[in-house]
Amino acid sequence: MEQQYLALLEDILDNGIKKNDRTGTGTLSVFGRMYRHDLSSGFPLLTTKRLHIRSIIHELLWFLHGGTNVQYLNANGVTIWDEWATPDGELGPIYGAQWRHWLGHDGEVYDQVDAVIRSIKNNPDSRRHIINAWNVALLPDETKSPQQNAREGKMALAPCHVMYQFWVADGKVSAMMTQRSGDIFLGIPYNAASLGFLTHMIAHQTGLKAGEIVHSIGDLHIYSNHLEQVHTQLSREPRLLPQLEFARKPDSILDYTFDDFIINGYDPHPAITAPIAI
Ligand code: UFP
Repeated sequence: MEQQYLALLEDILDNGIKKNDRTGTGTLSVFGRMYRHDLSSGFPLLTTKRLHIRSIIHELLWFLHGGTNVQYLNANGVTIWDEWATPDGELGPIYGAQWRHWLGHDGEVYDQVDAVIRSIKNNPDSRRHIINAWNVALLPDETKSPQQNAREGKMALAPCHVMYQFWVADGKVSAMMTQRSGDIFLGIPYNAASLGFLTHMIAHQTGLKAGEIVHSIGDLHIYSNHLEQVHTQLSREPRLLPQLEFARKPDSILDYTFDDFIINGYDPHPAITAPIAI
């Protein structure tokens, strides 16, 4: 996995096109890239820089509980969503709302996470095991700030990791995630680990083994103020991937706590800081 990630960094440096973007920072961008990783060969956590595992796990638990306010994250020392939130911590109907309580035009509330777990258990061969966050009616107005959108009941940020599809074969569940926009230096490493955690949790809950993750990205970019950091990362030698172990088997996907995730053998190079584009 990590070699593929580093190859994508090189790919963008070699083939990226200079593009302006919403944040005004400027990027080198390529379109349409994918990597895949067999979860039996290790957990997809980069070793060429240290990642803050705590943020990734708490964010995923927050999504799974339908959370859309940063208070839960802040209470657990996670600040990754703060820049987009209103002073009350609101982010509007982002991932958690769409995953757990998609409000249909029929007035019904749809729980996509519960539905996917049931369909994987009851109809494993289905080709419709999907969680989709792209709820068109609730997308933000790009001419307004994230906070203004959240105040008006729209998403503060349009979903980046838009769709998850699961596939069951040979007693294993695999997951493909489609991401419309990826900040390869700061965002993608988190997104990859989060996809790894979610796939392991779904496997755990459905009695299957974790298969592969497939991560497909539309606009994949390096921000112009991350170039030095990218070169530092490229100069480092990848190490062995860590392994994920669960401390116990919770009764449902809602019953996992931070302490249920045990990462063994994570020995990364030091973290590399970089400014985030808002
Ligand atoms: N971004 C990610 N992963 C995420 C997330 C955001 O890479 O999970 F939420 C990055 C992609 C892009 C920016 O650089 O944040 C979002 O901006 P835009 O909506 O203009 O694509």
